Amino acid sequence: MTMAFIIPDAAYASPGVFPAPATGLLWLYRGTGSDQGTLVQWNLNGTETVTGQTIWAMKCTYETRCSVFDEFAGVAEMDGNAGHDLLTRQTMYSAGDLYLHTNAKQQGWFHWTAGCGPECQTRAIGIRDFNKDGHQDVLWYSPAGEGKPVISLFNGSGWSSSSMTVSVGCDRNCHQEWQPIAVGDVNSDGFHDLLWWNVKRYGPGLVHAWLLNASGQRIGTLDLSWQCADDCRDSLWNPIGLGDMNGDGTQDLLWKNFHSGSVAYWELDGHGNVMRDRYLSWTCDYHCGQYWEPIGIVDPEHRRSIKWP
Ligand SMILES: [Ca+2]
Ligand SMILES: [Ca+2]
Ligand SMILES: [Ca+2]
Repeated sequence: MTMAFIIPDAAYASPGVFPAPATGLLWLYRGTGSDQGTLVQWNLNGTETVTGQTIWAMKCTYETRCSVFDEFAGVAEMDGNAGHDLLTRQTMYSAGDLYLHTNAKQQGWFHWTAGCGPECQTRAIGIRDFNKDGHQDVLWYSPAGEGKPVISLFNGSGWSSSSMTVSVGCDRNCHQEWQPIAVGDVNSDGFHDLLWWNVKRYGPGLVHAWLLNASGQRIGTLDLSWQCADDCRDSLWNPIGLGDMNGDGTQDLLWKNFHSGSVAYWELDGHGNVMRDRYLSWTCDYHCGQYWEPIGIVDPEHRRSIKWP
């Protein structure tokens, strides 16, 4: 297959010394032809260095009930087999039904729920163990009604057992300014939070966290110390997600520049302060970015948090 990724001449840095950095960034090939649906992981080493790439055994095809037009909620270990799974909201083959697409390496999939047609604005924002039971959960958001995000609680077998609703919402009026961009623990209290980005024109471009507890209640808020306002957005920076990119135990916010192809992260201190930015050693430039989309951070924290060997 033709890979459009640019490999720099710089020598590889030594591996990170921290215990659990994000180990990969997953890309989907949305182009046409036989390579369509290919999943490629950039392997990360806990600094800025991309050490190589791995082509996933799973491909996003009709046979795997996955379409390149689907929405991708991210990657996580959902069903207890210690392999990362890929979660999608299907829009191609199921008239807008919500699917969770798991067992990526075994090419399994299952239908999660129906009844959410093309008019449905529900989006899967991300995957974390919100209620701290050791199983990864999915946070969904729709601006409809009160705009309260809903967290589907999974039982570790790949099935959603129940759900909880976040105590506050962002309705249609709020949604015109604020977009949910990522989930993860940004204040280092052990509970995962929901990150919003203010995209209002001429606004400050705030990145703002709802600090949640294990019951889905908002127990506080936090603004990151850096913003991404008009000049940042106009130069085509877009958030990809939260992950501990440098392995120091705090979540960092990963961005991609769809013009230059740079992938960079805000190194966070666990208290809302952005310490610096770091650029990954590989880029996906404009030509590459026409076909390849980053769809998830492969983070050890996405694995089960209990019964971990
Ligand atoms: Ca859970
Ligand atoms: Ca938190
Ligand atoms: Ca970090």
